[in-house]
Amino acid sequence: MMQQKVVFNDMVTMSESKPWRFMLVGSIGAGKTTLLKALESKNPGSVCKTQMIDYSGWGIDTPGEFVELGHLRRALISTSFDAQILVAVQDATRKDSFFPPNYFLIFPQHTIGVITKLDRPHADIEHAKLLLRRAGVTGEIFCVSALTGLGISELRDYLLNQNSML
Ligand SMILES: Nc1nc2c(ncn2[C@@H]2O[C@H](COP(=O)(O)OP(=O)(O)OP(=O)(O)O)[C@@H](O)[C@H]2O)c(=O)[nH]1
Ligand SMILES: [Mg+2]
Repeated sequence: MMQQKVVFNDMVTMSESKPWRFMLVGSIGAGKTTLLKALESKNPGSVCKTQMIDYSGWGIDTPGEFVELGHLRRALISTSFDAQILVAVQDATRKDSFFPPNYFLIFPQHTIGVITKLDRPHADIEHAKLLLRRAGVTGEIFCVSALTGLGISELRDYLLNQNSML
């Protein structure tokens, strides 16, 4: 069957026009919700801590606890059934990662990485890339600042183009 081509604006305004979604996964405070707001062209300035899995946006937003606390990780597995692409989010200023080694290889979906907070002085892109690859992220890696907007349009275009691929 032909996949319906849907543009981004349709996707966020018409609930029936969401043929696919991505799921954001990453540590507490990594910048998942801020990134989602930036991708949706909403003001990313102030976001609240995510308390529960949030299906209301273009991407499925998950709380960082679901990666950091082992007993909650299983919820990510079941939620991933609703997503066609996984987006692993890594804070460029963090030396550590809560993703177990090769974690993303257990998911059948394509997994891309997003390194956030590039505007911060101690952002270390190479280290963040290493952490994402170690976690089993095999897809493209994007470097962004959700606050300054750096790299956001490239990531948005990439995600929009996946419409025709999936
Ligand atoms: N400087 C800078 N700060 C950012 C960026 N992205 C997010 N932040 C800040 O990082 C903090 C955490 O961002 P959130 O988007 O709430 O992080 P989260 O991954 O959704 O966190 P949980 O909901 O707890 O899992 C907030 O104070 C954001 O303003 C960025 O690109 N640059
Ligand atoms: Mg959040």
